[in-house]
Amino acid sequence: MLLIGPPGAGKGTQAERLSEAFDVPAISTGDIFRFNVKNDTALGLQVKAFMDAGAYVPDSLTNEIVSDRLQKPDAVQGFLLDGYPRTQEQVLELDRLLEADGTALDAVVLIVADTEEVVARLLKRAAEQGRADDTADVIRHRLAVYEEQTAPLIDIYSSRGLVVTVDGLGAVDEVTGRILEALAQRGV
Ligand code: B4P
Repeated sequence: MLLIGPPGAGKGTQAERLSEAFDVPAISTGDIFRFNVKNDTALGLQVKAFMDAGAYVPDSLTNEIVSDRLQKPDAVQGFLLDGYPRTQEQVLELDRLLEADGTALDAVVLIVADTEEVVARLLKRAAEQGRADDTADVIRHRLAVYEEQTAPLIDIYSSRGLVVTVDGLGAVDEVTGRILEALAQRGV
């Protein structure tokens, strides 16, 4: 399963809950990058400037960390991807990885939330947690990058009949309930 949606739509928030509900690891490329930046690893040094600017990390680096992560034993029985793929090249790489594994995606959960709401959420998080990419300017850039590079993936996955669209507005629990209900209707 994948979670897709604009920055601030609630992907990370819902991924944690779905991970518990389905007993599969939630794999967040954003979290992996932030961990590496925080710990000054070689990867962290490579990705920090991209993240701080609200730009996407290059596909080659992103694909490599996902490929490595999916080979860990806990991902063998299934996984939930939060924030990956974000580009068409990443879609192709995920297709290759799944094919090599003989598995397929069961659903792509699209969390929708309007710009006003996501900007408000990210500015609130900035005040609480001070993430480097949550400033007003960087948020605007992240939203533009999402529209340009990631929104087109919705058509790709829709044409494969995989997209489950869920309203991301309202309390976190309400959104989780909506996602679980929509997935149950698909038999997931
Ligand atoms: P991410 O970590 O994926 O950041 P994000 O899009 O902002 O989503 P996040 O999951 O953190 O926030 P959420 O909406 O849950 O990516 C960060 C950066 O990493 C990218 O800009 C890029 O540089 C890099 N990156 C990651 N993946 C990449 C890839 N595949 N390719 C290239 N680069 C990549 O939550 C936001 C806030 O809203 C939180 O404070 C939360 O508490 C709040 N919230 C959530 N649900 C709410 C609700 N229902 N009501 C009110 N508030 C809510």
